[in-house]
Amino acid sequence: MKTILITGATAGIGKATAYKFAENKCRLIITGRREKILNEVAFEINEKYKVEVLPVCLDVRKNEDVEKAVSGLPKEWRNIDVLVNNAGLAVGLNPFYDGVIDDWERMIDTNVKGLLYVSKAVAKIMIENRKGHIINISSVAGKETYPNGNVYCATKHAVDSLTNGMRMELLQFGIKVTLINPGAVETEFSIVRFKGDNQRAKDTYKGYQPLTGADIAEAIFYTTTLPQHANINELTITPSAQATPMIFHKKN
Ligand code: NDP
Ligand code: 8X3
Repeated sequence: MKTILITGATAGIGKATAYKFAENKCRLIITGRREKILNEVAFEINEKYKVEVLPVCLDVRKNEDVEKAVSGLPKEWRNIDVLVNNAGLAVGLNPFYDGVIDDWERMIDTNVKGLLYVSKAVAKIMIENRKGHIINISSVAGKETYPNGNVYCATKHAVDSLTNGMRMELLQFGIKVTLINPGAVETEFSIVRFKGDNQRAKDTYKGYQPLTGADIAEAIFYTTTLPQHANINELTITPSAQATPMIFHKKN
């Protein structure tokens, strides 16, 4: 039975990914900052799929906590087969000259530094085991910058570049590395980006059918089903009505 570690499993893509792997009889380590929700997700998944779920309340921005959490995993949970680096966020949508420094720091600290902290801690185990698969959730924003997306786009470009580096450096240990670039997915993402402005968040998905977290979970899961000799390096998935981060075919 495979062990899957998913960061940011309290909502959206991460939560859907947890369900998808559980449905396929994997055991899960799930993380997130909101402890109550995290425990509820763990409980629901365990009830529904009868697989073991270990909730680990964690802020990926805190390297000491990340190191402690990973090195302190009980022996029977250390054999991690797949790491899904999903925790991430966009905060704000302003020209950089009106940017809020705290928003920038939250994005850089979570999307880039947090992903690195978790990857380093888990790679140590995977290197010892000479096996593993790291799946980094970037974005179409990591492929193409759009106006007012400045720092968010830069963090996802960094994830793109780091993924390539990880693949090169982990190749010798038989560890696979995959990049997933979703387009518009209706999750809590826009509520977070617009700081709780639910109407503005809703409007983001008006006039077309956005992806769901389950759509991305399906793709993530698929990349883990290939035989050891084959790897999907990168997948970009958008709604059928989206061509680039900015170009949508919307109906009024
Ligand atoms: P959600 O806001 O629905 O979920 C984000 C998850 O990340 C939550 O579980 C949240 O948990 C967790 N998270 C955020 N910050 C931290 C932190 N500091 N430490 C630990 N966990 C954290 O968004 P999505 O599911 O949409 O986003 C998931 C990933 O997908 C992100 O990396 C995002 O950039 C990317 N993405 C999203 C797209 C979209 O359109 N929705 C498109 C392209 C990429 P908690 O708050 O409990 O900590
Ligand atoms: C999230 C999608 O286009 O809002 O990464 O940046 S987008």
